[in-house]
Amino acid sequence: MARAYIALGSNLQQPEVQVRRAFDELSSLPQTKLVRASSLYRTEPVGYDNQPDFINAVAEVDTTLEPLALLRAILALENLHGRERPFPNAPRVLDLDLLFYDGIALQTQELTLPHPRMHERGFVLLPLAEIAAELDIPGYGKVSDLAQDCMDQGIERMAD
Ligand code: PH2
Ligand code: MG
Ligand code: MG
Repeated sequence: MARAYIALGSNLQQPEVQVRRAFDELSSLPQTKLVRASSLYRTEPVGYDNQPDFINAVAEVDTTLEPLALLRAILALENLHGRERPFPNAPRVLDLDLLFYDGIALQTQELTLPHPRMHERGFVLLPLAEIAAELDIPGYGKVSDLAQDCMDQGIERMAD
């Protein structure tokens, strides 16, 4: 059994609804159990400014799917929500990023683990710190410490 973390993000078509539905769908994936869900966070867009704020969150799952099988399963969920990719960092109905899988380091065309930008993104680190504060990102350090450096990124935890 592997422990994995998945980032959820949406800023189109009722983002809160998209993210809550995605948590339900993650909990129904084969060979996979949703262990913990972070709160939802309202976050300012990073990378391409001229778009609505995002709703972001992170899921912790236990799975016997291999990393690529898990990746393909979550990309299928994005498609189920009608995800389109007009240009990099474009607004989206649902983005599911595989952040971390049992500490495995991997670099292929399809998948890089850990996620190459997770250590600097408040919209990932703040929700992740809520459910996995002690997690160590090799080369970067503990999630709770990394999250501390992102307090100025315009991120607000939403009421439950
Ligand atoms: N995702 C991106 C780029 N920028 N900004 C926020 N706030 N939230 C995201 O999920 C996000 C982003 C690329 O996937
Ligand atoms: Mg992403
Ligand atoms: Mg993505």
